Amino acid sequence: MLLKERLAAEIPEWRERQRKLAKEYGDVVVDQVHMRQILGGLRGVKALVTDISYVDPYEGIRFRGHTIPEVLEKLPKPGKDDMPYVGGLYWLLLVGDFPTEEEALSVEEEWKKRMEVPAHVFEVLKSFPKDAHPMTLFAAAVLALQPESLFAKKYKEGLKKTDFWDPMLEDVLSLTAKLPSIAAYIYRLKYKDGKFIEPDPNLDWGANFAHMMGVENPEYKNLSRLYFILHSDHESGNVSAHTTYLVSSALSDIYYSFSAAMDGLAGPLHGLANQNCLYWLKGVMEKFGGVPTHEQMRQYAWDTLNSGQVIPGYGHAVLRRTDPRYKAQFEFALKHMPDFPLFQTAKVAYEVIPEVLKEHGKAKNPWPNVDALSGTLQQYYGVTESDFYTVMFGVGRSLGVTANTVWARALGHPIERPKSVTTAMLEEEIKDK
Ligand code: CMX
Repeated sequence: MLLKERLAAEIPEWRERQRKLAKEYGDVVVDQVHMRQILGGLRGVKALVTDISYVDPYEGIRFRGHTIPEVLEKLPKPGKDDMPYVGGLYWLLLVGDFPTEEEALSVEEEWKKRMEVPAHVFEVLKSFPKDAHPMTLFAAAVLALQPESLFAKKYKEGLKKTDFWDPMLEDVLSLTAKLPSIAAYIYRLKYKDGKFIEPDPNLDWGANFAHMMGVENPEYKNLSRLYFILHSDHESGNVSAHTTYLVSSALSDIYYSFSAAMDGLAGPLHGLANQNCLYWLKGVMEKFGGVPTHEQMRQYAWDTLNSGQVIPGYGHAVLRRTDPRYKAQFEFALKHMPDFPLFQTAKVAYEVIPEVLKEHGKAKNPWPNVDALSGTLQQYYGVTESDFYTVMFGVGRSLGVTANTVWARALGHPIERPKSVTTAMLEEEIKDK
């Protein structure tokens, strides 16, 4: 496998770099922890390492050092399509450099070989109550795949630590290969009378998802590829990435780790924000009978804040400017749906909300994040069931978190175990202050 060969060539140098830092410079102080951080969600504490992506507060995400526009431009694309192969992005995340078309296609081929979902997974999904949230189904489907884990099997048989990454790579390829089918199955089960559309082996990962969703507009395959690429990774500290890292640090396999991550993604302050954002935008349109004026938007935003709620899709724990993932979606919308009323409403929101949040004075970042527009684009193509959106976020997020897991095992990262203190101990720290 091309991917495995390249990783095998890369790993020794990275192992040596991290080994040296830990063994020879283990006492170097990198960061200090403040009281407000201990009591404030560990915000900003530098305590994780990943070379796969980095979020600069002002520039936004870089994947392996490259900005979103660069990634979208440089990754190989199918024919004349606007958006690249997701397999190419996965190569970039895993290996660290832009793939050739052959390399991108080699990942797509690996996915095709492994895409078949065991029948029992569909049975598990069918057994849920009709009103179960799609994220509940998604996390359950991933967990139902756990008996497939090669890592768990090899570990039980006695696997050397230096070899952990190899069956982990096999597992992450097998898992990610199946996620578009699982997600589309959940969609069809919940909203389309359970009529499943079989995958087309001639299509790439992103296009196959679009096909299995049953969306007729051919442009939807480009949106799917864009969506998955944009949602793939955002450093290691966000809830879904950190959960994967934490759970897999116990040497739980990727099925356990990723299904736990999806439970975190289902939270309203994380992945569920895209669903809430859509409800919010639709609420504005309903209240004012269409695209609101700037003044009406302002009033609606203040009503939300005054009732003690957050404005979904705005703010971020790290970013301090408009999220470049928002910008990429904004450009896609400008090109494909400039007159779509929901997009126009989202545009008015963009022109009004940052000022409102600044006046409100609480949010450190008044600018839109990735979730502010993602649902609007889906609505345009007829995927109107907004409680499904977090599942798509999860499919995309699998790429970054699984790439990180392969590297965590390759670099021999240990089980994670921060130390806790008591409130009295914190009070002791301020005794003389
Ligand atoms: N609307 C209203 N108030 C907001 C706000 C928003 N969009 N964003 C932040 N604030 C408030 C916070 O609730 C907090 O208030 P309290 O002090 O009363 O608790 C205060 O501003 C300071 O928060 P912050 O330091 O700026 O932001 P955090 O790092 O604590 O939280 C986030 C970040 C994303 C959870 C927050 O901005 C938020 O709730 N946004 C809306 C939900 C959302 O869009 N989430 C998606 C994020 C992207 C993702 O992970 O998918």
